[in-house]
Amino acid sequence: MLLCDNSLYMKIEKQQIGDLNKKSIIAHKAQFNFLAGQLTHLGIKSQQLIERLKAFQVAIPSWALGAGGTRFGRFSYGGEPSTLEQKIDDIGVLHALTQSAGAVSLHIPWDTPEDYEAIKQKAALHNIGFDAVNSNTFQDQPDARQSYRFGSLSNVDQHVREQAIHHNIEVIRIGKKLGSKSLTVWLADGSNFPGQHNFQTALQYTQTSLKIIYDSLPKDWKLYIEYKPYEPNFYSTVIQDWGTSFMLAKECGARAYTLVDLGHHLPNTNIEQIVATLLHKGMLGGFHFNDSKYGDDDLTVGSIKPYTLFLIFNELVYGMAKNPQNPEIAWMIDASHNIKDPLEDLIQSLEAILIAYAQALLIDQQKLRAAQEAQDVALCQEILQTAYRTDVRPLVKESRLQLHGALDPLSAYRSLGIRQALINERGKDARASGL
Ligand code: RM4
Ligand code: MN
Ligand code: MN
Repeated sequence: MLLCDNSLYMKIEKQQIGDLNKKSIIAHKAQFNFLAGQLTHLGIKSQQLIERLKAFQVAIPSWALGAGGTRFGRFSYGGEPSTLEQKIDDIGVLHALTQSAGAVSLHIPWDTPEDYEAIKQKAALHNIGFDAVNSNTFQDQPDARQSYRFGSLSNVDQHVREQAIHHNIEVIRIGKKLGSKSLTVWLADGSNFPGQHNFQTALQYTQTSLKIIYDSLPKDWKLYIEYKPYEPNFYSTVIQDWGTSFMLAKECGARAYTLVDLGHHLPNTNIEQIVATLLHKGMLGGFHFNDSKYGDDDLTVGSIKPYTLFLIFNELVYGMAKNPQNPEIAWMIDASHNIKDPLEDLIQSLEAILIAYAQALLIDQQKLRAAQEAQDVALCQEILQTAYRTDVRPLVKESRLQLHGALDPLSAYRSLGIRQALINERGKDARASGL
């Protein structure tokens, strides 16, 4: 760890990771060679897969680096980052270990930069880029003239809508200064009781407001419209599902897309089918990873339904190859860490994402297509499950190794004593902004 005199920051040196890797390199090489041999037998070139894994970068949200909470309470975690600089340092730790967290996504005003040059330098130091910026019209700010109590872009009061539109334009201005290229809009707008909203009016106001925001985007920017069926409103949500998002995006213009957050579906929704439909129509712009049992639980990716995650990745891999009409997708982890160390939780999420991706890359798409054409249902299932049941962890490890990341990021994080170092530096009671 490197501690600078003037501004304290934590940066893991490649040397430290290399030293730790030495301890398990022999075992890793044996496992990797075994798997690579099996794959060669199947006509799969391991290195090609590894290159895909190396290129896969997932943004970390600035609001997920501290302890999360529920409406019943929040349990602080020592050494939380209390400034944006510290948050970027934390992402730097994740990126150094995993080599797959190469971007940050900022929520405004939770993480409005004060010194832009300092923030950009800090990000450059850790090799971290700026992903989508997120607006917040679901909470009232201390100096705000209008309240979002009854909604923002859909509000019946024109002054409230104008304030919310203006906030989004301000977020774009901030993002431009940092080098972001997209804006994500998630609205809490909706109603708690039947009759509270005129559905058509709320939708129309939202459409008109979004269009004004869209027209304020620089020409090389994209707009991502996120949907969610409920919470914090419990009777209705204005942008409740992918269909509504799709429709709104279409009416905005060619650079507006739908954003899928895995937790924003009612139980048992077939998310992989939604993903396929959006890809087919070239409308899948952003993607928020997390896992859930019931609702927007924001749990560690892959911790509850890893097979679903794999099936989703199957569609993503297919779409990335076959749907040039779809833009490059902006990947982000959108989770909340209520009881685990946020950095450990994020390391686990990144691992789960790469495992599911690697498994999906193993699917023999030609064979699957042939089995589908032959209507051989059992074989279709076999093909998917054979890929899913392959232990691809050596591939994921090898991809990290080639980028000088840690073979085992979680144990490296623990061996380096990073949480304790953060507590020593920032104190036990430091608190991160965010949810
Ligand atoms: C929402 C949604 C958004 C995120 C907020 C904090 O449920 O997932 O993406 O910005 O939470
Ligand atoms: Mn989200
Ligand atoms: Mn959410």
